[in-house]
Parts: sequence; C-alpha cells; structure tokens
Amino acid sequence: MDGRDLVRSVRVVGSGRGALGLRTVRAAWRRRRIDAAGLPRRGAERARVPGQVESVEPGPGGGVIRFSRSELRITVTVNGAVFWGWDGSGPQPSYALTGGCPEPDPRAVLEPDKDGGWRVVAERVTVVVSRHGAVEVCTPGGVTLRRDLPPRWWEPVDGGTARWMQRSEVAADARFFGLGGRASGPRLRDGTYRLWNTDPGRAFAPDDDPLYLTMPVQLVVADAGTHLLFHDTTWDGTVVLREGEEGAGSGHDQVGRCEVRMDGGPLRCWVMVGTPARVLQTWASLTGAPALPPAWALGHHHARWGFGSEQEVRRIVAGYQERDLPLDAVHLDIDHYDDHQVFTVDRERFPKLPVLAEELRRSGVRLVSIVDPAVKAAPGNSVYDGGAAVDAFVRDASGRTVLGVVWAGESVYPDFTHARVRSWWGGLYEERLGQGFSGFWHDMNEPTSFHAFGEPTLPRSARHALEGRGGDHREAHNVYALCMARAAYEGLRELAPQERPFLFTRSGWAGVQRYGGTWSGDVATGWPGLRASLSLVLGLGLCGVPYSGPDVGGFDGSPSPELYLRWFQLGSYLPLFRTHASLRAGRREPWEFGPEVLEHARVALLERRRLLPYFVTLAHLARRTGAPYVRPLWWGAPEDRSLRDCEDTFLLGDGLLVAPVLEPGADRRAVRLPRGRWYDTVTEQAYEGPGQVLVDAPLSRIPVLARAGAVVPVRRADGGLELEVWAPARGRTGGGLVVPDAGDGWDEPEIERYVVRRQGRQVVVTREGEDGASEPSCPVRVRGLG
Ligand code: NBV
Repeated sequence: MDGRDLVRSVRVVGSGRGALGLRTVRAAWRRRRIDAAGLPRRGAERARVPGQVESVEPGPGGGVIRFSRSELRITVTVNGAVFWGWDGSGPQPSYALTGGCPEPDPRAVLEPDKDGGWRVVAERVTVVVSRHGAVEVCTPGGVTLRRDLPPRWWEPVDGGTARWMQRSEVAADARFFGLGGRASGPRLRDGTYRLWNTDPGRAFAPDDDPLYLTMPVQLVVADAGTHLLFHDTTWDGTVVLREGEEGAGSGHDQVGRCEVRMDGGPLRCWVMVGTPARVLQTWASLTGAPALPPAWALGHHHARWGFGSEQEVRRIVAGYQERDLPLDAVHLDIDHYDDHQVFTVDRERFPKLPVLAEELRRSGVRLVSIVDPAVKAAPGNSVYDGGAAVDAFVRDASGRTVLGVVWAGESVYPDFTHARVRSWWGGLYEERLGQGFSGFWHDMNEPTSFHAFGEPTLPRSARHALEGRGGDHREAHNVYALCMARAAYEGLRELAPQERPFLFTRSGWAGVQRYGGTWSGDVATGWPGLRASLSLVLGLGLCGVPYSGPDVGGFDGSPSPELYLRWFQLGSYLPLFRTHASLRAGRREPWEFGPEVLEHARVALLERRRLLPYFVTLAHLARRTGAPYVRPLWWGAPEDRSLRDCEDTFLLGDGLLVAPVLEPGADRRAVRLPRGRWYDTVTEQAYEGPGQVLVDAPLSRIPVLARAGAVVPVRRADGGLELEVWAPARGRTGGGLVVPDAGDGWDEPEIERYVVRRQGRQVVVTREGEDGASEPSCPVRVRGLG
C-alpha cells in the first residue's frame, strides 16, 4: 500500500461509514423531511373481511367468486399452477412473471362444494373455497396442503393503500423454507421474517434478518406433498412462521401456522403443488429460466475490496500461477474506481486496465467489475450528466431529485423501473467491456444509502415510474435490484450478443434468476457465518435462484486457518466459488494460512476444476428444469422427515452428496444418507442409506459421497471429458444426464442421457438416444467396484 492508498482507506474506513460523517446525518434528516411531506399520513382505518359468498361467475380455468365485500378470482393454468387474487387483482402487472401469464387450463372448472362453498378440480390440485373465503389447496387425493383463512384488510377511511393480513395453516409435520436469502435457514423456524431488502450495515450472522434479498416465496414440505406459495406483492411485509407439532401440548399447535402481513399491494398468490422438482420446474416456467453462466464463472474467483493497484492484482494472480492453483476470475471492487464513482477507473493506480485484462485473459483469468447503482451527484461526471439528460434519477414527491450518500458522497439513484432508464444504464456497460471486464457484480442495490439513523435506503415517498403506472418507493424498493439486473442483462445482450452475460447481484426479488445469480453479501467471519453461507445458498435455490455462494473466509476479520480451509472446502462445491473480504480484513489467499492449508486448498481447487463439466451440466439443467445445483437432502424424498430436518448436508445435482465440516476441531462427522448406496468418493467405501453414518473428515477434505449408479462428467488432467460412473448395487441400475457445453455462446447442446447397468462384476454404460442405445461419447471410468 502506498501513502495515498493508506490515506484513502483511512478516510473511507477510518470510522466506517461514519467517515462520510455529517453527510449521513444530513441525509437522514432529509429523508425524514421528504417522507413527512410526501407520504400519506396513516389516519383512521376501516377493517374489512370478504363476507359471505353471493354469486359466482365461471371462467376459463376457474372463475370469479363474489363475496359481499370482495371478490376472488381463481385460475388454474396449463402449467399446473393456481392463481388466486382478491379484490379484482389479476396476475398482471407483475415483476416476477415472464412473458405474460400462462394460459388457463380449460379442463379446470368451478363447481359447487359443500356448505355453500365452491371448488376447482384440476389434474394436479384441487382448490376449495369456503363460503367465507377460506382457500384450501389440496392434493388430487384430497389431502389438504394449506388452508388460507379469509383475509383481512385495513383501509384508510380517506382512501389510499390498504394493508392486509392473511393467516394460513399447514400440516403439523410441514417445514417451511425459502423467503429469499435467510441466514438462519434453510429450515425456517418459528419467528418473524421481514420482506424488505436490507443492507444490515455490518457483517451479518445467522440471527440477522432481513438481509439483502428477500422474496415472498415459501416452499413448504410435508408428508402429504410439497407446495410453493408466492404472494405476488412487492411491498414491505412480514411473515410469521410457527411450525406445528403432532400430538403436542407445550404451547405448540397440532397445525403449522403462517401469518403474512403486507403494508400494501394486491393480495394475490400463486400456488404450485407436486414433488420438489416439479414445483421448482413450474416456478421457473412462471418466473423465467435461470440465466446460464459462461463456464469460466463456474470456476474459482478471487476478490478483495482493496487490491488497490494493477501491481497488486498481478501479484495475486502470479501467486496462484506460481503455485499451480487454478484461478478463473479476479474481481475488482470499488477501490478501482476514480473516487468511488461508478463506470470510472482510477487511472493512477489502474493506468492500463485493458492491457491487464487482456494479459489475464490469455492466462485464463477473467476480470469482473463491481457496479454500484448510485451515481455521484456531480455535474461533469459523465454518468451523472448522461443520466440527468434522460431524466433518469429518482425524484421525491415534490419533483426534486433525491440525494443519498454512499462511498462517492452525495449521490443520485437511477429509477430502474423505467424502460428508458434501463436502456440508458444498460448502454453504460460498454465502458466496462472496453476496460476488459467479462462479468459484473452488482452491489449496494437494495438500494443502500448511508444514514446516521433510520432506514439505510431511499425515502419511502420517493417516486418511481413502475413501468408507467407510477408509484413510490414503498412499492419499488424490493424490485429495485431486480430491475437493475434486467438493465444490465439486456444491455449486455446487445453489447456482446455472442456471449452469455455473467452477472450476480446482492439484492433481488422473485425472477432475478433470469438475469443472473447472487452472493451472500457481507457474511461475518466465524463458524456461524460458515453455517449461514450454506443456509443462504440452499434457501435461495428453493426460491428459484440457483447460482450463488458466500464470501469464502467471511467478509470481515481474519479466519483461523482451520475456518478458512473448511469454508474453502464448502465453497468449492457451491455454484459461485469466490474468496472475498473487506478492506480491513485479513488476507484470503490460500497460501497465507501455512503450507498445510495450502495443500488442502489445492486439492479443493483441483477437484473443483475436475468437476467443472458436472457444474456446467447442472447449470444447463437448472436452466431447463429450474432445479438448483445445490439441493437439500430431502429433494428426492420429501416424505422422509429426518431428511427434512437435516441442514448440514446437501446434494450437488443428482449424483453427489456433500457433507461440509461446519464446526471447529472435527476430524469426522455424522452424515445422514437418503435411501440407496453411497460411496465415499475418496476411499470408495460403500454405505447403505437411509440412515446416519460416521465418515472421516480429516483437515484434508470434507466428505463427499457419490450415489450408486451416478454418472458424473469430469475433466481429465489433459482437459478431455470423462464419465465417472459409480457402480450400481447388484440388481440395480443407474444413470445420469450430461450436457456437453462450448463454455460460452448460445449453441443449444444436446443433452446426453446415460443408463448404467450392473451385470455381475461388470458395469455397462450406454447412451440412450432417439434411435436406440449407443456407446458413450467419451471414456468411462467405473468406480466403487472395490
Ligand atoms: O464495495 C465494497 C463492499 C463489497 O466489498 C462487499 O462485497 C459488499 O457486500 N460493499 C459491500 C460496500 C461496503 C460494505 C461495508
């Protein structure tokens, strides 16, 4: 660090955000003033419930049921999802849905039910509506998965937005998952979960809630079936969950309960029923297929806030190369900007960024750039001037541009809910591509503004276009980052049409997977942070966002060598495998923790590289089916209650089971296994599930088991592809899918389907195609035969 670097970092970080000092105090007062003038005052309210059924109007896929004080529209769509909306709300407009609303299923009709109620019977689900407006979602066999009680609204007497509440019941054995990225999951225990994207303002631990990326998506797993429920409302709200307990007293109920309260927005829902795989597939068909990352983004990334100069970047990359450690991307944080201004480069410390980028690219390393949404409010700054020229920035209710405070000082915020603003912003990535960046890392987009007190975001009364409908930040806040991601994705598709955009974003909402992935944000260094890393990735995957990962090693402080290594080992099996840390944090390079850690980290890096074809296959399958790469153990067996409660082990695709070490001092760990035979991938020892086994977990590795019969495409040392096939148990078969991929671009590869048969001591692998069986397209290595 030279003198200037030191001065800068002291200035910015010396007293944390407080270094921005008085400005954050001023910003907080300003926000308060703007809201006092611009927000409707909460006066007297009138409570309302739907009342009794009065009439019905059958329509395609269901129809409208009229109550004395509201109406309920129900539509079963061809993809098997059920929509219901109160008070006249339909599926559109919606930030979550893609390409409009799926067609109604013409076979689903509204028919009378007992006690004056009505029902819609469809192939995969039956919806029963009571005469008071309770909505029951049942399996085709008639078992209730969820009962939503009649909602209640509170309407301001002098007009304006109504807030609402809805209570629901689920089976006593049901477990809740989802609600976006939650540090305390993946199983969401009794508690209150807020739906408001929030920068916690410091490194977070498992009890911090909410975090950066929330969404009103619940995945509920019970003996009777799995369902996903989505409240399509972007407003601030809370979800209170309480698991049930069968036959229990002790303050617990026989049923599980859920209470959703929203400050506004339509009361409308989508429900999907089926196996976890089916439910996620339906969810992806509704909200869009996950973006396919280029293959390099499935390798290892190294980031740091405060590389500080081109020399330091070269030093780090050389450190990897000299030690023969695989590295695929390096990320530049805000310290490479000129005075923290987005879409600029500090020319003193990064004088020849395109040259550096080209040099790195030749050695197989891509550069990724951080992109913050706030633009320094400084005439003369070309981004500010360009934005002002297209009237891009968020204004308050009286028409003044809203000022927030971030790293660059007083800043303005593009209104990404306007198509014109998105298209202007998308064009700005041309500058980044010109600097040689291949990928983009959206930060601070909750959006965050540093305030000495109160919420760290824009005033709630700030105005947004909301695609022409007009509204305020109460409605736009949660989709701000989603719309920013859309702007970038669409811009990149135009600027570099041959390449798959690679982008991941700290904040987001339902549907963000269409544009890219996400990451943990500032997870606290410590064993609880390590556990939270896995919760986040699993939970997000169950909300349809399959690509994510933590800051390996944690964002702040200095992990012990053991913690660093265990984090590194876990990270190497997660979709985004990235070491990252704060300006003030200790080092994160694998060689900074002593020779033993370095050797074990090397093993993890090499194994990740070997598994790259498997990760690429999982990325393709996520895009085609909505299935996350990282799945909870119950994915294929949701009826197994012991799997539902297991939170420290996960499935990577269909073939592998990963059991990270999440505690200090362990050299073996208990591993819960789903049904079937599982092989330790290092020792090839076979274990029989279901059940729990004790497996060695020396510092050198975390247990990874392969399912008998699995086909795992791997990369050989010479770069070629090989199929690693794990022997099925006698009398059993197996198989798997392989998607050969060019690494980038838009060619649609053909999915290869393999079937594995055990014939005595022999294992036979065939490729099944439309015109029968054929030889595998690459060499096969059979493992697990002893
Ligand atoms: O850009 C600096 C950091 C970044 O390193 C981190 O990954 C983000 O989550 N950023 C937050 C802003 C400052 C956080 C204190």
